[in-house]
Amino acid sequence: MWRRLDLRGVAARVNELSPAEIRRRLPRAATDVDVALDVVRPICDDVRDRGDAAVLDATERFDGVRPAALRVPAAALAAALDALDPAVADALTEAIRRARLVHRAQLREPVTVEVAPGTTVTERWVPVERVGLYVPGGRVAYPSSVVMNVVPAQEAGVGSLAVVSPPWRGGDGLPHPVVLAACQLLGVDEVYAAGGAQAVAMLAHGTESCPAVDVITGPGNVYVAAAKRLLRGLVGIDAEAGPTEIAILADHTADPAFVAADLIAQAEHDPMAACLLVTTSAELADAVEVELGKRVPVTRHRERVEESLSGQGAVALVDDLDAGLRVVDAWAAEHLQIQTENAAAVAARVRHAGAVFVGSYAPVPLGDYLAGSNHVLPTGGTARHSSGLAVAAFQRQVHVVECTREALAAIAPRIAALGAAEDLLAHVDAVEVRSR
Ligand code: HSO
Ligand code: ZN
Repeated sequence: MWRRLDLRGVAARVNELSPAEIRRRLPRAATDVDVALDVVRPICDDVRDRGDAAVLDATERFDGVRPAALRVPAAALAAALDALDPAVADALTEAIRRARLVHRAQLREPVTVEVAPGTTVTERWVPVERVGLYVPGGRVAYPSSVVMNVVPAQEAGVGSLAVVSPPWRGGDGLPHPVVLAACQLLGVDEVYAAGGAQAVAMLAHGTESCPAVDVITGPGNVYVAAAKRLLRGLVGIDAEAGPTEIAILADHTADPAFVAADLIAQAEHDPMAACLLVTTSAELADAVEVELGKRVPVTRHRERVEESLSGQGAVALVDDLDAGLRVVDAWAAEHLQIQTENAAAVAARVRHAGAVFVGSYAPVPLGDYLAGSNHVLPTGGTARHSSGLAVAAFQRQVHVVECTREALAAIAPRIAALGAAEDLLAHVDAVEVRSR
């Protein structure tokens, strides 16, 4: 049901291939954000021009329901929390507590550097004023994603925060009740029943009911990604999320049942999800295949899992862990699990991954829900240049420059030299006027 890539034997196969060449040999679904751009452009323009009415029209068209109002009433948020299963309330409360601990630790104190006597540069981190957080909905409900977006924004010090989530299928035009309950638990009272490109456009342009935001974060489908690409610049965005993915680097010590369960767990998200096992052990590869054969037929979302594993599932056999590390680094997975001997030492050598899960007892679902780490992570190989969602996404770093009269006079000749080299003599004058 999945592909076997034999990268063993010829050391050259892995060690002499460039990361791009290794990447090309590994499966990963490509989403075409460019094509979706043509679909979302008129929707976004309409929202810019007609505001709420355009958002409601698009919601009716794509979500099959016209909410009575875009803004979810406070009473509906309170009622959702009242009706929440106590076990889910308890789990969300603990997820919020742990995520707060991790994200609060990301806050940076201002740092002042004295570059010369009398001249200092202070770096300050300043929160943006207002953010919009996208929570997927419609057919799936991810209350855990409410936590992962809201907590870093709140810990960053953002004062104004709007959550958007599409109306729940079969509901009464409101987002999923557990999503609403999670908002209420987090103290978020501004929630809109809107999803897709229209929700992104509403946040970016602002409408009668929703003032424009400065930053939009959160994962969504390809139309959400396209709208973010289109409106980036007008607003800041975190990333364009693609289908979720996992890589597992394992040796002969890994438990094949754990590995198979972890692959299936990621595959159940999406038929486009990519699941890659990189292993030094042909025996493990065989045993995982046997486990998949047992587990896939009885898993709840069997169809999605089968489609994902047969489309973008693969096991890559490598000669040793060095080669394995080259492969997983090249692929730059959203989630990377290390199930090897001395897993922590191997994990310490990983360079490109959205998040790394170490050893047999840190499976990805721990991070999805309750590790306290963020589950909004870079997909599609973007872990080579991007990070998961963090407080930094909601802040800007500002340099504050201070200088005494004497210190300016001391550096003035060098400013004059560079000003002259760039033929910007008014620059030179703006310094010299202060020492006359
Ligand atoms: N694994 C998903 C996040 C998630 N899992 C939400 C369960 N709920 C992408 O990181
Ligand atoms: Zn997940």
